[in-house]
Amino acid sequence: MDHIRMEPIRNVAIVSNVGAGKTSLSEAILFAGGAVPILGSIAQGSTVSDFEPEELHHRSSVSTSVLQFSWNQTTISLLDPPGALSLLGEPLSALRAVDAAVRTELSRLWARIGDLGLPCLFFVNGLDRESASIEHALEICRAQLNCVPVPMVIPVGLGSQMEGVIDIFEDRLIRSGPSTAKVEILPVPAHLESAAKERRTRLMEAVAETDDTLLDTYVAQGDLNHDMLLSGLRSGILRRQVFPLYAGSAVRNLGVWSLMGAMAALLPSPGERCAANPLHGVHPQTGLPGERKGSVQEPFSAFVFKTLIDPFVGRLSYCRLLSGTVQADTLVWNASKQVREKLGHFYTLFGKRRTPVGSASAGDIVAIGKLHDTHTGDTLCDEKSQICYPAIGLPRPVLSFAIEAKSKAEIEKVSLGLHKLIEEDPTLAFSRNAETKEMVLSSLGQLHIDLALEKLHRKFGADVILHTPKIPYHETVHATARAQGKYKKQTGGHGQYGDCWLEVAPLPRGGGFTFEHRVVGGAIPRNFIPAVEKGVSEAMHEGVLGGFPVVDVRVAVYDGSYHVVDSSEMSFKIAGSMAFKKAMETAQPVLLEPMMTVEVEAPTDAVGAVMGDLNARRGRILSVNANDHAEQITALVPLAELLKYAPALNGMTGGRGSYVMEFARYEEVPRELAAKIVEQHKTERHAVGAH
Ligand SMILES: Nc1nc2c(ncn2[C@@H]2O[C@H](COP(=O)(O)OP(=O)(O)O)[C@@H](O)[C@H]2O)c(=O)[nH]1
Ligand SMILES: [Mg+2]
Repeated sequence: MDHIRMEPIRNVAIVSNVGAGKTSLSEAILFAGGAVPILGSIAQGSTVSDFEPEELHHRSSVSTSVLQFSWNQTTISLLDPPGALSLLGEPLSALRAVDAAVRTELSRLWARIGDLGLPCLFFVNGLDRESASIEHALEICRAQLNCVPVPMVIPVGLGSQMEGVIDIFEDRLIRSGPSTAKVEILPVPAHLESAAKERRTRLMEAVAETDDTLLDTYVAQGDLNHDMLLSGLRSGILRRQVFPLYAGSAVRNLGVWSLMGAMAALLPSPGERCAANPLHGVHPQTGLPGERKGSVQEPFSAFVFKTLIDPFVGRLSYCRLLSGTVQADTLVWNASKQVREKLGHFYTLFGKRRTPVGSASAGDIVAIGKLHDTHTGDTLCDEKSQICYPAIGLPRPVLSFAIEAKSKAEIEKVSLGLHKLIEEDPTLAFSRNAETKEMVLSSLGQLHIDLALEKLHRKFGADVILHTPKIPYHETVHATARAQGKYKKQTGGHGQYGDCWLEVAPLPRGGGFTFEHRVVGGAIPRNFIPAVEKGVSEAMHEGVLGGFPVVDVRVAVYDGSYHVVDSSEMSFKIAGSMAFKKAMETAQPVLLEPMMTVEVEAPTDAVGAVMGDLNARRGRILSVNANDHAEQITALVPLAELLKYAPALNGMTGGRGSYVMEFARYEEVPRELAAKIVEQHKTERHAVGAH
């Protein structure tokens, strides 16, 4: 039989939009669970979870914290990722390490939670403010998530007067507050009895509907006893048929006890979740499907969901053990990279505090030190029994900036530091553009870039200046034209003589460059033809319009003349360049710009604004597809119009929109615009030249 671990372990990620109170709720859970003596606060920078300097500075989470502690014999690993849209990679990765999620507000992660089949509890936070209410949260769940959660509590007292909640399942009043972790458990007050009864009926109905036997009992008896309700609720949650909704206030420690109770009593252990929902992967060499049921008896496998580069310990890989047991300092197989890895020390985590442990088993989350080639998203496994789990599926970076090291001496430091940052955060990208020669840093948004530069400064002592990246324009021609290039110099003694006639003609888009030799009768000796071609291709580096590379042209040399003594390769090369420039000028030169295929996801109410804006950006809408609560718009848009798209889309959609883009092809720039670009480029080149 499979040995599913029976110990009560709970791995839970808290996900939501930024500012909904995830970190505060984590802190309240630690406080209510006795893991910290005082309720930490965001304002005072005293939370366990937000400890990185950037988090303290921004008063907001930047990186997923792992908070491992023990409560009521349950080992809880709480993951607190940031909520900002441009840090989406963190919660997406964190969800791969857990068996359930708690949501404090609506956010973009609902679809991913569903794809992963994760059970989910809701927590409506901020009830100490009168603006928040359970009814409003339920309405949003219905409208935006197509989900009808079951309320599990009734708040007692309004807004700042709130003193606790009625726990529907326990049928008790739970009073609590921020000054002590202790709760008072009291009978339901008489004036709330009927409201509590009504909620309890709704809960029973929701549970009964998930199972025929339960439904029969409920219909026959009009009630479900405690044990039936508990087990029905547990399996309904596990199968994602029931989504319990809790509520309270993180900063005032209200409703937190009930949520914790639900985490321990209602959410599945890793073993239960894997038994219901086995983990699928593939054998990395054969490509055949593989599966783990999450038992400790199976061969070892683990998934790396986060990497941290610590200035002192070096690389730390945060792993979720999915099957088997493994000791620190053993050899394992990285199935994603196909290399052997020696595991370093193992640690459990509590914010920034690390505690060494000797081994880990299926269901555990540990940080492992000193891995060489392992990155976020990799699978580690037993070499003799290989499996590779799917990658995380992270958004690709969309907002790019050209970066310049503050000083020459720092170029190395910048490049090294950025490579380390990208290891920690695979949603960042760093490249060198071969055409514009710029170092380009790409991210998911402005905040993401700002944070990366802050970290670069703090961790690697390197500073950079940001510039809007240059657009890699190209030039080509519309018509066929001919011109002569004649280079003749008589400077006493040995002279220079090269003379050629060229024809320049357009090629289709993407045609590149072809060169033809059509000279007859030895007007130009054969051995000088390659020099002509070389002159042409060098001249193509800088077109006649704005000095951009020339593409998609066919050039033919068809006539010329030479001098027995003065002709040389050098003089024919120069003649080739001159002829090309002259011919290009009369061949109707045009500017080409890169076009991107952009896929925008926007909530239905913002689709009109998003499409109008794409049109204003010279975009062409290719398709519009409706999902449940959002629409996906695909458009072809010039890259030049997308440089500041991320903040614009955020503004139009209230942070609920997102987009990805990739290069499609080059297209002609409209004439009036081309003139402006050329003018601007000339001014810039002058400025650089005058330097
Ligand atoms: N009044 C009130 N403020 C809250 C509550 N929870 C969080 N906050 C405040 O909301 C802000 C954002 O909280 P934080 O925990 O950082 O949110 P996160 O981005 O989801 O982690 C902070 O200033 C908190 O003090 C709550 O229940 N009531
Ligand atoms: Mg936070």
